[in-house]
This record gives sequence, C-alpha cells and structure tokens, in this order.
Amino acid sequence: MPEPGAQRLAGALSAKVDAAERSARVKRHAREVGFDLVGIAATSVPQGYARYLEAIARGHGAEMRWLTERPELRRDVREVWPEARSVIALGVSYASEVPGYLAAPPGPEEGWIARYAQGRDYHLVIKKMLIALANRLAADEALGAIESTRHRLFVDTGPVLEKAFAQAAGLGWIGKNTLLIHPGRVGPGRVGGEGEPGRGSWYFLATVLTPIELAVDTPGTDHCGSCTRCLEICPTGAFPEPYVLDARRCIATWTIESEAPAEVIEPAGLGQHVFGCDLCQEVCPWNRKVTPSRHAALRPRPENVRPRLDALMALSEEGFARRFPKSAVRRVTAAQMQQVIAAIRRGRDG
Ligand code: B12
Ligand code: SF4
Ligand code: SF4
Repeated sequence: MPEPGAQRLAGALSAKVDAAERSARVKRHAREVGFDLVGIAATSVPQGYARYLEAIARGHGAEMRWLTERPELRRDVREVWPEARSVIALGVSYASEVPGYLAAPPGPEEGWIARYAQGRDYHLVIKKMLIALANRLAADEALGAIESTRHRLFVDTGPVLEKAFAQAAGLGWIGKNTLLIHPGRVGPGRVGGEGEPGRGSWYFLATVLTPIELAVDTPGTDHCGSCTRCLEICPTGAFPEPYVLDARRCIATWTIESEAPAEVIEPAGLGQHVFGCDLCQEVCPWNRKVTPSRHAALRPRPENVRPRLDALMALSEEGFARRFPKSAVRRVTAAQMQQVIAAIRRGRDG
C-alpha cells in the first residue's frame, strides 16, 4: 500500500487532462448521478470563516455545541481531510408546488412541518447520490482513477461551511436570510440540460472533498438589492442585521435542535410551526416561480402537509417512529415535538 503522498503523486501524474477539463468531467458526472447544481471551489473560504468566528463569538450558535467546538476545523477543509485539493459544491432541489404557510395558513389545530422535511430524509437520498458520484470519479481514468475512498462526502454531516463553499463555487449567493439562493439561468453553478432546476433557495447543499486538482468557478454575486422581506417577516426577530442569523431566536433551533423545547420557546412568535420554519424563504422573490424538484423521494408526503396537532399529540415514541419512517423529522422525539405543540397551543390560546 503506497503512502498517501505517493498515491497523490501517482493520481496527479495519471490524470490525462488539464484542470479545466477535469472540472468539466466532474460536473458531467454530478449531473448524471442526479445533482441539480454543481461548482468547484478552493479548499478555504476566508470570508465565510471570519463570519462564522464572529457569529459564534456573539453566541449566535445557540446551544448547538457541535457548531462551536473546534472552530479551527472550518478554517480550511484540509484540517478535516488533509488530502483535499478541491471542493465540489453540490445542490439538490426540494422545491414543490404545495402552497406554503403564508399562501394557505394552517388552521388552529394544524401544524406546519418545514418543506425540507415533508418528503423522505434528504440525508438518505443525497448520501446515495454522493456515493454514486465518488464511484464515478474513481472509475474515470482521465481524472487519475483516484479511489472513491479518497474522497470525503458531506451533507450536513461535518464541520464544513456548506453555504460559503456553494457561494464560492458559483452556485448562488448567501442572501440576507443567510441561505444560499440560486439565481436560475444566469447562474454559473447550474448543471443545465434536461430537467433544469429553477431559481431560489429550495436546495439542499452537499459537499465532496477531493484530492483531484480542479479549476475553480467564479463566486456567485449578491442579488438581494434593497429587498428586506425576509428580515421583516421573521416572527421571532432572529435577524439582528441583514445576512446575520441569531440561531437562539430561530424557530428551527427551537423546534429541531433544542433538547428541551419547552425551556427555550417563546410561544408568541411560534405560530403553527411543529418542525422548522420556511417563512424567510416563502417571502423571498427568488422563490416566487417554483420549478418542482425532479427527485420524487423528496416530494412532500401528503400526511406531512399541515398534520393534525391532536394526532401528533397522541403518538407514543413507537407510534412516532412508524408515523415518520425514513424522515428528517426523526431528528426529534415524540416527546420533544409534543412540547412544541403544547407551546403552539399556549401561544394560540394566549
Ligand atoms: C447549524 C445549522 C442551522 C442552524 C443555524 C443556522 C445558521 N444560519 O447558522 C439552524 C437550526 C437555525 C438552522 C436553520 C435552518 N437551516 Co440549517 N444548517 C445548519 C448547518 C448544519 C451548519 C451551518 C453553520 O455552520 N452555521 C454557522 C454559521 C455562522 O455559518 P453559516 O450558516 O455557514 O453561514 C454564515 C457564513 O457562511 C456567512 N457568509 C459566508 N460567506 C459570506 C459571504 C457574504 C457576502 C455574506 C454576506 C455572508 C457570508 O453568512 C452566514 C451567516 O453568518 C448547515 C449545514 C452545513 N454544514 O453548512 C445547515 C443548512 C445551512 N441549513 C439548511 C436549511 C434548509 C435550514 C432551514 C431552512 C430549515 C428549516 N426550514 O427550518 C433553516 C433556515 C434558517 C435560516 N434563515 O438560516 C440548509 C440550507 C440550504 C440553503 N439553500 O442555503 C443547510 C446548508 C443544510 C443542507 N445541507 O442543505 N440551520
Ligand atoms: S426560519 Fe423562521 S424563525 Fe428562523 S430566521 Fe427564518 S423566518 Fe425567522
Ligand atoms: S427576501 Fe429579499 S432580502 Fe431576503 S434573501 Fe430574498 S431577496 Fe434577499
């Protein structure tokens, strides 16, 4: 077994095409395994890292210890995977035509599950696509036939600033709501072709760290302009300033990340949110015209759109597992969700 350094050299020497052609091939492979957006970035995002450090210094990481521990890992992805030479930033659409929270507000006994969790758990869907991509990269001799195990695959699962890399790779820009927004046809990060995805922020992000030297893309540019809709709609005042989110005040933290929701939730701003919140995306003009996702597994399951609160309240832990099979909702337990529902009712009934 050669040492990693020797392997790297062998990989570089056996690559048969230049960096631009290697990037083009990587993008073709990404499209063919089902990714909607793809772009290439260098291994660090200094501006994103500086903003991340500032955010955690201000306490904006809330109680998510995994977000604030060992911050240096986010300085450069080579801290996580020393062999990495380039970052492949990827996007998968979960847009759907189901009317949102604002277009058809849930009734007093109905809850809202955020769009991203209405279908099958995206981690499962995207992990499969990432593995397929790593296998294709390994099988492509023009890329140096680098083993798939020499790539590192992430979808939420590691200390990688996925939005900052996506912006650096040209997939879009980080909006005032702090989410990555794809500008549509004009975006350099789109893969294009048949089933071309639409513009907006209804995209999951994923990342591959690769030892292959690739030509990087031009970063996305900001198209928020003078708009402030997301900042105004947020019912809990979670944006202390544009482009900055205080996770301590975000409904997503309260309803998904908090181990003891009853202790942190302020019922007045909660509305009917049982799991996550979409408001700062629903108002975004870039999400106005929806091109539904081509990924059938990610489409909303009808029972996850405006579910009845009393039915959720009645579930045991086993019943909850059966009610939400292979679902991102299982990030919480029935007991946690029921604390959220109790807070919804307190907010509703005053
Ligand atoms: C922790 C986390 C959360 C936390 C904190 C979010 C936050 N903004 O910090 C909470 C629980 C609140 C959360 C909520 C949501 N999340 Co979340 N979350 C993450 C996670 C796991 C880590 C993010 C992180 O490191 N945060 C630390 C902060 C300081 O860094 P940051 O978020 O990367 O962004 C900052 C810098 O990148 C900086 N920045 C960098 N470069 C530049 C350049 C310029 C010019 C500017 C202005 C700013 C800037 O701006 C940001 C704000 O400071 C990521 C996955 C990942 N590994 O990245 C998903 C992720 C960001 N979440 C995602 C989603 C879908 C959501 C929700 C929409 C879910 C929901 N419906 O309820 C909400 C949206 C809330 C919101 N408006 O952001 C998606 C976003 C996809 C996209 N299109 O952007 C991600 C990427 C998951 C994924 N793999 O798809 N999330
Ligand atoms: S997800 Fe909801 S609570 Fe969180 S910042 Fe956006 S609008 Fe505010
Ligand atoms: S609502 Fe307006 S300000 Fe907010 S992210 Fe969208 S375009 Fe930018």
